[in-house]
Amino acid sequence: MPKKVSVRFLTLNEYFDERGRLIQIIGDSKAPYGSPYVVTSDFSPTPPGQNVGATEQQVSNGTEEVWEIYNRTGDVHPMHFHLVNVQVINRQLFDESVFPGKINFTSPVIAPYNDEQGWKDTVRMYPGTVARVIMKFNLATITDAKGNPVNVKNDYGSIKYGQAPPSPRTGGNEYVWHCHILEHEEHDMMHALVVY
Ligand SMILES: [Cu+2]
Repeated sequence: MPKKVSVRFLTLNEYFDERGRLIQIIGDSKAPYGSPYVVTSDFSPTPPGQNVGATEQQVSNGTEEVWEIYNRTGDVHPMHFHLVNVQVINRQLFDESVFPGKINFTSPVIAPYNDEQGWKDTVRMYPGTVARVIMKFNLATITDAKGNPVNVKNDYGSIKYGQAPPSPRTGGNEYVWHCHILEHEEHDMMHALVVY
């Protein structure tokens, strides 16, 4: 693992909603089972819609991160990243029965497959498996014809030199990362990626 690279804990989850439909949800360290089924301290799910958290990942421009994405579901999810390309570091099986307590790994690390060398914008997430990927967040610099950074003005918030105007909602530049299976991303397996 490279030095000084922070590691982010994320999960992929599936639940049945009150009408029996299978719902796919991303979770993070604040809400390991995801929202709107945010778990409480005893890890029992709260009813849907009562506590919506963990719907975005906030990152800093120019930094590198390792994301450890634990797939607690029975499906393979092709997770797709906007803004960044990622490199697959490895995968490892884990025992879901003890999750999200101390994570019990049940296999050695598994190297990336032959079709996963180099930069990827989509990575397969296998059931019962954590996928570790590394990425660097670099916002584009907007330049004039001579290559000098320019300010792009709009009515919202602070304008960073050479950067696109930030979102009036968050003050950051917003992208998404999501499962590429349509009904999964239409649920909560699509999160905002907010770059500050
Ligand atoms: Cu999916």
